Amino acid sequence: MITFYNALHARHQGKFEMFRGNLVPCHEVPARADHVLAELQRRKLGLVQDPLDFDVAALEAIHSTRYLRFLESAWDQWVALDPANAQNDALPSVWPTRTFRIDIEPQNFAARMGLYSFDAGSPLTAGTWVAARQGAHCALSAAERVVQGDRAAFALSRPPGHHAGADFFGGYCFLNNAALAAQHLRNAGMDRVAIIDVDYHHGNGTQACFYDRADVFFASIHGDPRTEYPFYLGHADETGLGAGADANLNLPLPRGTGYDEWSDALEVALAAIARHGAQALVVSLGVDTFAGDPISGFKLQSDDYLRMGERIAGAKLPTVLVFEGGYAVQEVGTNAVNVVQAFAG
Ligand code: Q9C
Ligand code: ZN
Repeated sequence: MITFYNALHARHQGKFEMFRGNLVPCHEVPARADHVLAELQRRKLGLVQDPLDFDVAALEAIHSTRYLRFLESAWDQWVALDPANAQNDALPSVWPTRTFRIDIEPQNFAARMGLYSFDAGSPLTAGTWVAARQGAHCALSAAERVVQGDRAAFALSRPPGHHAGADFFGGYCFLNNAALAAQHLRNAGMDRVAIIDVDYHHGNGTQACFYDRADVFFASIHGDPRTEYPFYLGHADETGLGAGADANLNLPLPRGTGYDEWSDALEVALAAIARHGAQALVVSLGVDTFAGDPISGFKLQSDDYLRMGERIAGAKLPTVLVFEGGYAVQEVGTNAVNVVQAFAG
C-alpha cells in the first residue's frame, strides 16, 4: 500500500498544553510520525511519497473560508502583537459559549483564537498552517489514489484531524484530514462513503461535518464522553439529523475496555457500514486505544492492531487510512503499522 507522508509535519511542534492549571509538555509530538515512518520503512510496506499539491478549494470543501484565512495568518498576527511572542506558542484563553455571538469576527487576536477553537490543548505555532495543510494534502492524495483504483492508501498526516470542525481547531487538530478524504471521494463520484473512526477519542469534528448528510456515514468507537475527552459530543443517541438521520453511529465504551469488547463494537460498526451501502471507506486511524497510552483508557495490545487491520480489510471496500492519535511514542509505530500491514494482508 502506498503511503503519503507529510515531510513538513515537524514544522508543527507545540511546546505546552494546558493541564490542571499548568502548562505541560505536548503529547502530540513530531516523534510520533517519525516512528510510524521508520516502522513502515523497516517492514518495507510499499512506496512512501510526498503528497500531490491541491489548491485551497480542496480545503474549502470542508472548512470555512474565514477559518482557513485565520489559520494561514494566525502566526503572523500573533507575532505582530509583540515580537517577543515568537518565542511562545499561541493558545486561546477566551471562548464564546452559550448566549455569545459567533457571527462577528472580532478584531482582537485572542478573541479570534477563541472563536476558532474549543480547547487550550492545541498550541498554534509558526509552522502549524504549513504542516496541517501538507497533512491534509496527504489525506487528499490517498483518497485520490483510491479514486484511481488502488485497494487502499495510507495518509501519514500529522497533526491529526478528527477533532477539527468546519471552522474550529482543538484536540491537537487543525484541518480534518479524514473529512477531506471522504469529501474528495464524494466529489470524484462515489455516491456513498463511510468513515470509521477508531481513535480513542470521539471524532467530534468529523461527525459535525456530515451530521445532516446521508451520503457520508460516520461510525465511531471511543471512550464514553461522559468521562472522556471531547466530553460534549459522541453519545449513543447522536444518530444524525434531517437527511442524515441514521447515518451517524456512536459506540461509546467505558474506560478499561479491552479488544474483546472493542471488537464487538467494530462488528456493529462494520455491519452498519455495509447496510449503508458505502462504495469506499475512510479509517480515522488513532492508536491511542493502546493499553500503554498516557492519556487514554482502553486496553488494546499491539497484536490487537493486526486483528483490527485484518477485520477492517474484511469489509472489502476501497479504503483510505488516515493517521490520527496515539501518544505512547515508543509503540505508536508498531501499533499503527500493524493495522496497515494486516490490512494489506
Ligand atoms: N490530559 C487526538 O487523539 N487532551 N486528540 C486530553 C489529557 C486532549 C486527543 C487531556 C486530547 C486530544 C487526535
Ligand atoms: Zn485520540
